[in-house]
Amino acid sequence: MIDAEFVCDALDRRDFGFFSGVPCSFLKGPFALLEKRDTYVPAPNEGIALSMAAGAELTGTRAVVLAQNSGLGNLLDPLTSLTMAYEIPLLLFISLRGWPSAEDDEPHHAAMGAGTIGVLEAIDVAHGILGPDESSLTELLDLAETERRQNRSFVILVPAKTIGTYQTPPAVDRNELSRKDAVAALAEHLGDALVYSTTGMISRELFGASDNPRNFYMQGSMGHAIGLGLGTALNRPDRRIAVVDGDGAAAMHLGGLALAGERQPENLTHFVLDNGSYDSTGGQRTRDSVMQWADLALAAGYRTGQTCRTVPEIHAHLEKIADLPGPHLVAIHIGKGGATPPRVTSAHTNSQVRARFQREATPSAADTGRRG
Ligand SMILES: Cc1ncc(C[n+]2csc(CCOP(=O)(O)OP(=O)(O)O)c2C)c(N)n1
Repeated sequence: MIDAEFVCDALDRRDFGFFSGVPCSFLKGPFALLEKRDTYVPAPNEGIALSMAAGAELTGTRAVVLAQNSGLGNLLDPLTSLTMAYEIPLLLFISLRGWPSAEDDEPHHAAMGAGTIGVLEAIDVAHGILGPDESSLTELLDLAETERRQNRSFVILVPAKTIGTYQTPPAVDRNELSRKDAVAALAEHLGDALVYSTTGMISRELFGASDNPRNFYMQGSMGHAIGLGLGTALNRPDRRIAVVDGDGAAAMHLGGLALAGERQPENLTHFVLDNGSYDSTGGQRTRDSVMQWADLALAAGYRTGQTCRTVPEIHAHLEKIADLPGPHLVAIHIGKGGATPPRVTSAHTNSQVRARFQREATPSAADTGRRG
């Protein structure tokens, strides 16, 4: 295993001066070290990380992007139509979740695990798979220099357990509301709503708090819970729809929030659990300032927007808006960290989650007849 310090030192020696990305647990170590520097800017999605890096390169600063292979979809467009089309060389570290074998990882990593190398080959981006020794990193960085001389990017693919983690002291604020208590409190108000919960710990927490067939637990497709919720809300105006988002995921595709505000489905409630961090991948910060989710939602057209910081505030606010038309945004400030909830896949496969949700959510022939 290569020390995270060795990786960062090697990048310093080669004069890299700007870093951005969206974390993956395989890259926890480098992210923990980079977070201490002001040359690192956490990005809301991998495409923006890549375009920021290109902006740095265009003005003379060598730049690095770090991402999970699930984020390849987010960065393919700027990689191909910006950095390749305009010959701007970048260095990328992309983790290899779901590789070499899909069975070793969660099911939502299977397709990208099998496809990452093929995608890079198809678009002709030079790449190499990092081995567990320091010499492998040195060799790949040398290859990256060769590509750079021709204004081409290089991707270092990072399999599991090749770069070590770096332990930072857990920054748990005991006075902050825990994710567990926040999810348990909001779950009391879900009633018969159809619920989309975002990827990572939040879906796991909801599963642990109140598993039921009306919950669609997302794992993967980060940032798309609001898209799912909006699509359902517009097509099932007779049902209440809840989206339980994370701040990192909501920011990743903020356009979904803007669209929900514009379309104004009355039956939609959008929760954003804001811990200022990507907790599911190791607690890296999502941004340096406080995001005013409620103001953002109101500006976008949501009918109500509110921030809650305690369980009594959650109950009082959800009772208040229960019969008011939405869309509603409820930002809940929570602390990061906490106990690790059970995996949904310990009880249900993804296709079971989908099938039982559809049984609850699809109008029966009798309903359709009644309505017609
Ligand atoms: C496109 C994409 N990039 C990165 C990841 C890795 N990832 C999984 S969960 C997660 C953090 C989600 O953060 P947030 O929505 O704030 O929820 P939290 O983990 O804090 O509960 C990340 C970065 C991913 N699944 N997909």
